[in-house]
Amino acid sequence: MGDKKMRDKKVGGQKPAAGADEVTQLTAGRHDSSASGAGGGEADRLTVCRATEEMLEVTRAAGIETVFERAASMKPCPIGAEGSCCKNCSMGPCRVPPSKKEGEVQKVGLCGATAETIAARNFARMVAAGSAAHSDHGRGVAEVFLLAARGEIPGYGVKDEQKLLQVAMDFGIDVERKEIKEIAVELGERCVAEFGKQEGEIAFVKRAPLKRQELWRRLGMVPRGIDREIVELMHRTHMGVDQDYKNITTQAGRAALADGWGGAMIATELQDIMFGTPVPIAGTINLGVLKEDEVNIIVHGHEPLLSEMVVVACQDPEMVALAKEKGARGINLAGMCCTANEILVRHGIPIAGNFLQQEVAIATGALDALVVDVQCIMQHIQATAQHFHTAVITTSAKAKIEGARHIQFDEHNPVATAKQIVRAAVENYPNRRKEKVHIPRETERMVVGFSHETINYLLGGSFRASYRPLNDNIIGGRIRGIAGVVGCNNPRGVHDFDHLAVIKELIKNDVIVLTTGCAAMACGKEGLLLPESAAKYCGSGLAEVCEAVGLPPVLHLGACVDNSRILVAATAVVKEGGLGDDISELPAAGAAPGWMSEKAIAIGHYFVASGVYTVFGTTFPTLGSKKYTDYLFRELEETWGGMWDYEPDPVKMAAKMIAHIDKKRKALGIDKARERVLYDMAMRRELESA
Ligand code: BF8
Repeated sequence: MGDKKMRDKKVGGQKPAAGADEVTQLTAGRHDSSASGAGGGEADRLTVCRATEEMLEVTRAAGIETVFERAASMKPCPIGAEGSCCKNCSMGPCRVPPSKKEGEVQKVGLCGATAETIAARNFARMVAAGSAAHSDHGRGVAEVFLLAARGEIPGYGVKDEQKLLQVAMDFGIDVERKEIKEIAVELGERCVAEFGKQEGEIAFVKRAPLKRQELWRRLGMVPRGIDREIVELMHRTHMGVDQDYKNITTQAGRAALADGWGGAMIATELQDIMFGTPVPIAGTINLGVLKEDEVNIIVHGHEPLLSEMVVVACQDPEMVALAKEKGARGINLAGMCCTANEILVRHGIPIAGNFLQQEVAIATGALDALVVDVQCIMQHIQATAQHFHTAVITTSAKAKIEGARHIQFDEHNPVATAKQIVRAAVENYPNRRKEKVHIPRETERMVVGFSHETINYLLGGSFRASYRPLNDNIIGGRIRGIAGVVGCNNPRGVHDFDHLAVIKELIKNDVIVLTTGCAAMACGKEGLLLPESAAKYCGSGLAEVCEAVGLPPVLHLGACVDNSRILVAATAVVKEGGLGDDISELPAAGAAPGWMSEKAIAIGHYFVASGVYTVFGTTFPTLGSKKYTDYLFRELEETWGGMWDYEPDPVKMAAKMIAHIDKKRKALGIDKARERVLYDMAMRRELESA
């Protein structure tokens, strides 16, 4: 299928609000239930991932339903999708879709809530839920970190002392003449306290550029405690409380900042200290990483507390011996979703796939256990597993699945829990039915593990770790700008396609890309995370830089909580100098082309509140109110420096990001430098062909 055709195939995409201008125009067609994907043919292509496509043939032949079929047969509720349904009290739900005719009075809810108030409330509640998910992850990590620092649990320790000292100093902890253990306990206590802090400011706010901190203080957006901001946001969106869409959006910004510069950043930093700060490491991705003759275990979810221990348990000689006793050649561990990113970047554990591959991974018939913790776990995995021998094992008291086996993760005895889980998988191996095994051969190599610290080191060298070379290349025009392209898969679009189309367009135009989450996995499957992809896909300026430093043009920074690394990297670029005084002045943009989760909205909102122009694809949850959407897409820039946008066409999305980058280059007075670089290259080519 040609790119244009693929771009035009949107499943249940949204129409813009009546009267919305070209910013929200939807060029895409619709995918209805008649195009279930069962008929084959290019127009029915649901994914650009060949392994997934192959497995969908297997599931269809076996009559096993997947998310792709459910997406085709169930259209999104149009009123809910555009944020026009208020169900915050039982006088409703009230539906306030945009007026269809000129002059028609816009409906309001029974209480009088306007379309913009309702859209803002719904949007804010997505921010609250997304921030809560990341931050509860962060809290879990902080609690375990503290227990480990106190010596109360075995199995965890401090792997990165340098980072411990750095983060402790960011918290204002005096590290002089103190033992590592003492510093770790103090840091653990301070991190746990960040969640319930009632007054003051969360500590990591001070990491942001000074100009941004001052703006947040002026706007009343600096988060106090993480829990407090989320609770207040839920309160304000209760019936009859905050009825000013701008005021709601500001508090949503405060809660989102509590996620990005709080809960998520705590998760990233403490995980690095406990499990190691990622450094570049080779990995492999896609369903072909599963092995026919080994016990296959996939860890799926988000928190590395458990999966780190499963990595250890899989190498335990007792477990390996048991696997051999059961007739397997060994134990093969792979990851899925953000848990996969966590153990990939630290241990090189292969990734089986991203969000939309969880059901088809079971359908390989070769999966002995699918071990899940929290977030992005489809309930249908248990129904899919009924067709095979796969044991779905839940491990968190917060996330159980009816019918699945539950082995509670005991953080006081993590290795024992991990061994119990691995044992359950190994003992399930003899139940595998060989005739049902179908493992696609697809795999791709990748280089991952680009933490902020690593980028700093790679660019500047060990004696003068620095972002200077990056800044110089941006100022000089070889690198046009920086883009963060992150987020989920969504079956309302073509699996992986939008990520790849946006990113290829960006790097072709010399924009270096930082990626996380399921977007990073899409890139991995396409070979974009290999240094050699620079020569194939990049514009001449970016290719030159990548080849000189040995970097891929798309840098894998980790899981979704690691979007906080992008904030830290952006701040480091500002502090390096020459590109303005604030994140909003950088030639940079963010995108989530295939987003689906509330976490993505929280991430988007903290990027916007940090000054970043952020574009979402697939659908946008406020389009029912033109007034509110215009506020998010335009007016916000005047106060926050960053703003939202929506563009379902990935090529147009990239064009908008590049236009924003060029606008910022012009404001910085470095637009001419790039023109010169392009002129130089043209001259060089002329010389070469002469
Ligand atoms: O946290 S990118 S589908 S796996 S929400 Fe989920 Fe989205 Fe994937 Fe990771 Ni992030």
